Amino acid sequence: MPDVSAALAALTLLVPAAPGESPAPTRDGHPPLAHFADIQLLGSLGGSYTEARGVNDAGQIVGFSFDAHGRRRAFFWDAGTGIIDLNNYLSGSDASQWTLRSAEAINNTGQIVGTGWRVTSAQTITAAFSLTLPNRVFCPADRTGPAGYPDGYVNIADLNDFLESYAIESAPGYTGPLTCDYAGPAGPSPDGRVSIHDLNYYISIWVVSQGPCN
Ligand SMILES: [Ca+2]
Ligand SMILES: [Ca+2]
Repeated sequence: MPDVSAALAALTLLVPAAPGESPAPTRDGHPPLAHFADIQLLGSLGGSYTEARGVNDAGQIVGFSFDAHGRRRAFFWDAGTGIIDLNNYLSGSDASQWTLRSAEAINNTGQIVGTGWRVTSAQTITAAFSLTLPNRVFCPADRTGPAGYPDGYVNIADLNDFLESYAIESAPGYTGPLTCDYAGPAGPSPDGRVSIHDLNYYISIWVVSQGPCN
């Protein structure tokens, strides 16, 4: 199975000539098509194989990656968030029924489609999914506004909303949707539970992001 490092090693053979230097012809005698742009390494979810499958106009990328346990997982990547396991955004019955195994496309409103395993009472099937990432992926500190949903502006209302939700979601035995799961012990990536890591991380981003989202 090919891996990302092997693919990048192959691409390094195609670097453009230095400025002022005539580009070397290709092996069949034709001039190179164009200079290559920078390559962005997306990282992985812990395993040795990652594949990008779709990108939108904002440069947000989806695909699949194997984690450290060899499990194939759908991912989302953004320059601000890095690579994220989309399964971390499932909660409630979705989290118990679904394993998102590959994200195939993302549109300009953040809607993602792909395939996963869905467990029913009778069997496990491969099924198609569509999901839209919560707004906090794009403007993480914006949680609410006068109308009760994120308003593109970060102020004290968002901090209060976080603290109120945090008290509920971090309580022992809570099993409902997680809106406060921003971070885990390893850093700013959701880990499926709400803890002191999330409180510290949210406050750190709220402090620096007050004002309009950009
Ligand atoms: Ca807000
Ligand atoms: Ca967390």
